[in-house]
Amino acid sequence: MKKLTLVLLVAACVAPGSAGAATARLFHDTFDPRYRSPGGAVATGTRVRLSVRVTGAKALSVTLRVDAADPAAQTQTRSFLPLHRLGRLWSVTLRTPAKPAILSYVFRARVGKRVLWYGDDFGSADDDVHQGGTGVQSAVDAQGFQLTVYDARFTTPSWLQGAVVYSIFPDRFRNGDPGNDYCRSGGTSGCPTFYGSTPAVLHQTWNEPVEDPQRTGVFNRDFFGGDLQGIQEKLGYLKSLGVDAIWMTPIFKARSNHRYDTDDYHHVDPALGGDAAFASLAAAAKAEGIRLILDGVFNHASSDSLYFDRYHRYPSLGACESPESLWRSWFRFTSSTTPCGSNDYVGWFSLDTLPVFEHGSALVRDFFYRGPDSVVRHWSERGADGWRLDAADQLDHGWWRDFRSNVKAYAPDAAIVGEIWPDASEYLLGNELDSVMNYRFRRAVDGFVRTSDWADSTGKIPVRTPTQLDRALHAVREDYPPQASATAFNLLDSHDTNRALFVFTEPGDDGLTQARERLALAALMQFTYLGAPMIYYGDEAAINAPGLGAADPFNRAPYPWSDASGAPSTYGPADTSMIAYYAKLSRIRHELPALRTGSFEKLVTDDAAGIYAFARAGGGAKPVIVALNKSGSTREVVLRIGRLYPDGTSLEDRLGGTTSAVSVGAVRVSVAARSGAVLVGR
Ligand SMILES: [Ca+2]
Ligand SMILES: [Ca+2]
Ligand SMILES: [Ca+2]
Repeated sequence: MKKLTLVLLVAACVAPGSAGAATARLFHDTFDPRYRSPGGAVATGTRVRLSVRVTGAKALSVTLRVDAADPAAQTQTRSFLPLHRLGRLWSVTLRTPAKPAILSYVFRARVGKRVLWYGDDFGSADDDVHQGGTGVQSAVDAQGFQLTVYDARFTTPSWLQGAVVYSIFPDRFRNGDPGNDYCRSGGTSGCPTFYGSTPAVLHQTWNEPVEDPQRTGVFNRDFFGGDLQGIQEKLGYLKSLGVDAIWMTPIFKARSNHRYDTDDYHHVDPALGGDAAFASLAAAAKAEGIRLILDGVFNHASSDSLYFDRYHRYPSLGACESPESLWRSWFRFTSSTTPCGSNDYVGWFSLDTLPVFEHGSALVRDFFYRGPDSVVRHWSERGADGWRLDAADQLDHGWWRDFRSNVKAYAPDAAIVGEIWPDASEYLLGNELDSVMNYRFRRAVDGFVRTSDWADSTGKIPVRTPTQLDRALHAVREDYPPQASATAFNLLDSHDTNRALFVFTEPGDDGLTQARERLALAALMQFTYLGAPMIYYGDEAAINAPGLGAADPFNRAPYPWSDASGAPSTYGPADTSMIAYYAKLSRIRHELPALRTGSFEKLVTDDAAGIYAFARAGGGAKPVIVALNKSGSTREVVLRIGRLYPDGTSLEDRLGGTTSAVSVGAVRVSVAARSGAVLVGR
């Protein structure tokens, strides 16, 4: 809704030579407290001072036009507020609405006989570099600056704020019990055939290439045998990495190796060890103080599921089989033919394997989150600490508002984190999701460590200067409530994108040397920024799984364990120095509270030198100063930090170990190519 560009062509009756209008200049900057205070997203009922500067000519009047939108109601109300002049500055104090909303505002000045507008200047919806901040003046109506107004009662789980999250694709992390592997001779889970005719295939060794569907024409049916016992075996490893929470991609009974096509939401897949393995993992993780986040795929199920049963595998009547089915009204049928065929129902992205649920149905809502044994309640009672919600923007705002109010009633500490790639402000007003997977962070940071644009399978990642990185991250912080930013999964890659190491490999590199340095630099940004740094399993070991014409399935390569069968060199071997580096980043983050909860302040954006530096401070914690060098040369950086540490203070670089003293309000530090420093007072 926000990105809708309103271009109303106002008949601009331009009287030639009208009273200096040609020289009039308007200016506003959402990032500058002189123009907007307080900055960023604000709670309902907050007073926000908004100002515009007018120079070059005298304005007769200035008006603020505000559109307020409730994403669920799809209604918009418009109001006009007069601004008052003090010198060159025209200001108004706006009181935000009592209900959550997204406001969009523009300034309109009358100068002579003309009307001038000042609004935001971003281009496409994913133009984070130009969202917020300064705008553009025009003679026609402009697009608005966003002001997010969230519920004043909005809270997010404290355990997730600033937590280190580890993302696991269960089939590919660790095989703890070969006895439950599909198609293992003597195994307990058999060798099933999916979707009527697709046989499961087991890799006979762990460290070997994934099946390339571009060659075999078959997708997602090869299994490595990873399971929950394997995750449990490696909890000590994850603890040593400083992991606070594990997010597992789907674990319920399903048809494919990614398990996003659920068969039965009330049971864990037998090839992952079944329900007993989950109970065991949940107890062990709790003992280690590690939280478990499950993947909620509530947009669609599998056509081969208990509920749909297109292939007649279950004795009960599936929705596809009969209009009398208990589940018939749960799905969207376009014809009454039974048993149904591919053209008789709505599938996600037109995939006939993924029939979409009817989300307005009370039965569907009861099943997923309202009933006494609803899916969410069932697993919350069995050790799930939260949910990552698949394709969250495919479900409407009404669903999420009802979901939140119900789930938070019986599981107040449960995390509700959605998969939403673009701006997710509409879902983060305090009455729907806690937060999102922060793909906006990924675009900005992945672009920053690179030296040229990158065409990823998921869209272009433009190269970013320090200034562009700073603006893009600021735009996201401005859009999202601080509670949501504190719990955002800040990722470099995922099971849906190319692997970070592959994205960070550039022409002219010396093998993977530079790519590994770029990975380390990007991880440093993750671990020193606010929010929840998310590690996609294996990145900490610099897993080398290049995308071969597609991200998926190559991004889902098996973790290169050296004690597993096969050749660890297939995607490894695991880089032990990178593992030690990630563990160190995690330790620094846990030892310095300012990195998790402190404010964020830009210190340096030196585009010529490739330097980005910022400070994290507040709450009585020791301020932390972070400097990143994206260039290929060592840089001497001068940081003016007199406000944070007095002259004479000795600052230690927690990464490199060197110390430097504050002198005349500044500290000088040497930062190696594609590297960084984390300075804190001793
Ligand atoms: Ca802008
Ligand atoms: Ca197994
Ligand atoms: Ca049946």
